[in-house]
Amino acid sequence: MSLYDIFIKPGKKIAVLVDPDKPTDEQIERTARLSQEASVDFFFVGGSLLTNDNLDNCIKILKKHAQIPVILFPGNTSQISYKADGFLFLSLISGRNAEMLIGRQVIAAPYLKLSKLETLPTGYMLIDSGKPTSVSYMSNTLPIPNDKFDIAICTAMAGEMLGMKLIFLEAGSGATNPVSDEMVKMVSGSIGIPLIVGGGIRTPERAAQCAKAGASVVVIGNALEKDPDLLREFADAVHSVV
Ligand code: 1GP
Repeated sequence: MSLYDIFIKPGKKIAVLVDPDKPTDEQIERTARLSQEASVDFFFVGGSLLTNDNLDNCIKILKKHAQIPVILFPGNTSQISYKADGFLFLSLISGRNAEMLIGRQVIAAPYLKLSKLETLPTGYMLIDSGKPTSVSYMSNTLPIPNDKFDIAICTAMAGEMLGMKLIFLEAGSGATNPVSDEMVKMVSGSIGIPLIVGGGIRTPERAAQCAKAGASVVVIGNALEKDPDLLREFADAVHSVV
């Protein structure tokens, strides 16, 4: 089964975001074990800015202690590791920065071609969450205003028509306000490909709401860094949504 087959199979999924810079080896191992026990669907690994050169080591630990696919969620082209299983090949379609739309992808393409990584073409959309986030600053793009549903819908539709296989609605890590249920509902209803939603989702209830609104995959980072014991609750909340 390809990774994309997992994305499109029925049922809601949870992705645990691991920023390789932040946790110790022991914390990564703990996250891996708890995620395995909770039947987490994916690990997303990456960050807007990595400074510790810990990417390979982080993936090695995750793979040693869990049989969960590891998908790179890169902040830039230096975040390619052949130890992972897949790669979210992001194009920042909510922005108008040519480097983020196609420039970085041109640089990454030959490395991805050489690798065995499954490349997942993803239309990445930043949604305004109330204040600037690392990703809006680092990408030098403006997010889509969170009440402009028409812009978000048309952007997602264009991404799908351009051949992208996934759309990712991103409020930004640690966002004050996650993407609203209304926005998730509107966007998911206008596309026929899986919708990933993340940024600022702090409780299992909120994660379930997001899945109910139409997210195929809910991404949780900060909340689990703070309290990994919530992993089971988050996973159960998302998986319980029909
Ligand atoms: C960020 O969507 C992810 O890219 C997760 O965000 O860390 O706020 O959960 P949080």
